[in-house]
Amino acid sequence: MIFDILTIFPGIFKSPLAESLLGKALNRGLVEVRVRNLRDFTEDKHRLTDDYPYGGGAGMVMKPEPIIRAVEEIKTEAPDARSILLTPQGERFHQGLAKSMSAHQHWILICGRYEGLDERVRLLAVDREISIGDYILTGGEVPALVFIEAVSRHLPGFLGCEQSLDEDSFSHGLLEYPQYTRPAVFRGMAVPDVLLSGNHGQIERWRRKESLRRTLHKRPDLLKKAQLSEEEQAILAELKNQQETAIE
Ligand code: J9Q
Repeated sequence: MIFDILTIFPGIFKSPLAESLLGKALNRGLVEVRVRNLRDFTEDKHRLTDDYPYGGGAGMVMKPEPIIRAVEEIKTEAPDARSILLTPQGERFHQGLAKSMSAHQHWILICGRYEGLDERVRLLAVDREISIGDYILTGGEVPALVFIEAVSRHLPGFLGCEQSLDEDSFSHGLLEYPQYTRPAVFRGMAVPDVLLSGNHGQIERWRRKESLRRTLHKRPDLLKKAQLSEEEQAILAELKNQQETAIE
């Protein structure tokens, strides 16, 4: 999979791409990330990538020429590349999108700045607009990293063991159950007995119940979308019942 990043701050990407699983995937050639400085696509003497907004107002607007030049150059070389603009106005990113977008093998990520970019870029060179959430950021660089990480994780071989992807929260729509490691007692707090029992059936049931309990308490909105088995629905009904009796 190839990601071409178009940015005026190429330095931001250095360590996030060098570390951890993403760093390994890059070293192994599973993923290729090409960070492209938009200034290198300017043709004026000052190498300007932004300019004052027509009509006045605060802030600067990204000029169309460098972005269009970069996207067209990449698409001439790789006609199947698709471009994404990271912007608060885009479609909200989520796990399902990350998975489906991992089926496409070449993405161009345009990192806009908060004040915005010339509207003609959107019309001429943006295939899709993506938002990672409703908050203000200075630019699309961090959203681009979020996109790369969430999409790359779905490539076969990205994770050491393939099962941890599907067992993660969100892939089954529930929050993770509580985890413990040694010591068995820490500051007077003991690890739940069931986890030391060696009874794998019981451990699995406990984990499913705790997942449901947490989701009910912290993210009840997720339960509406989750695909629950009969058994899980029964556990959930029991938890809700306990919640009501606790209130009374
Ligand atoms: C470019 N806030 O925010 C959420 N997803 C993307 C963004 C964003 C931003 C500012 C500039 C992208």
